[in-house]
Amino acid sequence: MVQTNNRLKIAIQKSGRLYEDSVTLLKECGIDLRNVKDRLRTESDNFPLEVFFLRDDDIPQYVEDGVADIGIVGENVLFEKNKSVDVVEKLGFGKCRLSVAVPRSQEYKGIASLEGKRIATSYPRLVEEFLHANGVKADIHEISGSVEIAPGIGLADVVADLVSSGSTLFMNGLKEVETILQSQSVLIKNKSLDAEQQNLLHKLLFRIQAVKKAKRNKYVLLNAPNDKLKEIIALLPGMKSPTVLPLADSGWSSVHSVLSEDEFWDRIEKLKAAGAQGILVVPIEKMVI
Ligand code: PRT
Ligand code: ZN
Repeated sequence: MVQTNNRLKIAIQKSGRLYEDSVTLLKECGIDLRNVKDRLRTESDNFPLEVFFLRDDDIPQYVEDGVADIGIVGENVLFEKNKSVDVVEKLGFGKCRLSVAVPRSQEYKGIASLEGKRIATSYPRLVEEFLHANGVKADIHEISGSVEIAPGIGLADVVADLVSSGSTLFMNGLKEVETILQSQSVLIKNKSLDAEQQNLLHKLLFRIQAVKKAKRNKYVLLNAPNDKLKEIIALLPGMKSPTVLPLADSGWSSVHSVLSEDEFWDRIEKLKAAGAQGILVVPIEKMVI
């Protein structure tokens, strides 16, 4: 049990698309949460953290008011609510985009053709900003759910809704024509945290960044003939430089290094071509540099 009354209060989604990833992120940061099922709040026994489970739409307000010190929310909700909070870190999950979609049967002739149209959306502020930036005036109908059915039932001509795979739009006879915003989940914080809360946030952020970094990297072990070592090492960036250990079989070495996801397949092919053998790739749990 952590012996302190001072806890960092975090607001996360109670249920929905961000819930699972938010709880998993805290777990990967080594933070155990007591019995999270069907609770409105819980605490951790091994980190001074108190968790509030809320509707995602309410999280920016709670953080602005200081009821919660920090929160996890999609940028789409954050920008729509336009509350006075700071973004601390992009979290890389809950990725989607806010897009304009029109009936598939309709020919789309650019943003100007939205002039005077009825647009159904749950994001009136973001849509209005987008239209304004493009010099278009349209009639925005705010609806809170099932936006994609609006054209089919005659409520609107066009929709602006969140899209990830695109299958919901497709199934409702719509096609995506403009992207208003690319969104992902972010960690936000209250603008006036005291020194102690700030310190706890730094500790949490340090862990989040180690988890994120580990996910983007793999640990690679391979065997290299000594006469090819130089060429092989040149292909491996490593954290400082690769570890090289002699193998029992003279003339061979074991090389260990870290490769990032983006360059991974390209480098593995080149390593093989350069004479590397027995290449093992291992996930990394945490990475602190
Ligand atoms: O109850 P609460 O208010 O907390 O939840 P909610 O129903 O408002 O939100 P929820 O759980 O649906 O989504 C939470 C957050 O997840 C959103 O604010 C986004 O930041 C993020 N997110 C990521 C998405 C999607 N992807 C997504 N695809 N939110 C919603 N969708 C919906 C979209 O509205 C549409 O109905 O999924 C449908 C489209 O998906 P595709 O795959 O068919 O394109
Ligand atoms: Zn919501």
